[in-house]
Amino acid sequence: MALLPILEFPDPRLRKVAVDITEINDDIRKLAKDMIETMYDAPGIGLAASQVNVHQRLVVIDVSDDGDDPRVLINPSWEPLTDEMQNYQEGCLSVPEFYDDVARYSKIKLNALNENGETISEEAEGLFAVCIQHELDHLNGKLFVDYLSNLKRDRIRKKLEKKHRDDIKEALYTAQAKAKMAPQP
Ligand code: GNR
Ligand code: NI
Repeated sequence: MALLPILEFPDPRLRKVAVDITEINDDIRKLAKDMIETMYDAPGIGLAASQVNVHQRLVVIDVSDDGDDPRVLINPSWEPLTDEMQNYQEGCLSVPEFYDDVARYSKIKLNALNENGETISEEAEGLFAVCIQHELDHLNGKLFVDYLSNLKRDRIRKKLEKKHRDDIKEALYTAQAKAKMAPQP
């Protein structure tokens, strides 16, 4: 059991294109397990390996009401089953606390493997379809903010850059306070 740190926009590592997984072994199953734990802890309804700095084609999703139906998707792909798009107000664990509308295909066909190497081939609609398209974008180095105007994306980038500077200052301050409290040798 382990929580994994999540990369945040505009970290350039979120732009890497993930590679196919060639062997589904215990390392991959352990990564999937840690990603599910990290997703529930966040909390979120999906997580792509790219977000935890592992650039392999693995995502976990749980769009169930009770959060008790985690799905592992390995080497996933999708294709639209309709021209119809649905707008959904998206968020992302790598873009914390910003939400905006993104248009996605409303019905898609999903193909993937699960953690046991079994084939998954199913139709998806609603939030599940939105989430699959959002997670596949991550594996290809793309983020939901890329669908927004340059103005909105720049505003989000500046706010998160400030948050990251403040986070570092806070961590330094805490480390120094802790060092002062430590008994002298
Ligand atoms: O937790 C998440 N919620 C969400 C809401 C609307 C559309 C997509 C998502 S995915 C997101 C978790 C995440 O960042 N996955 O990459
Ligand atoms: Ni995301």
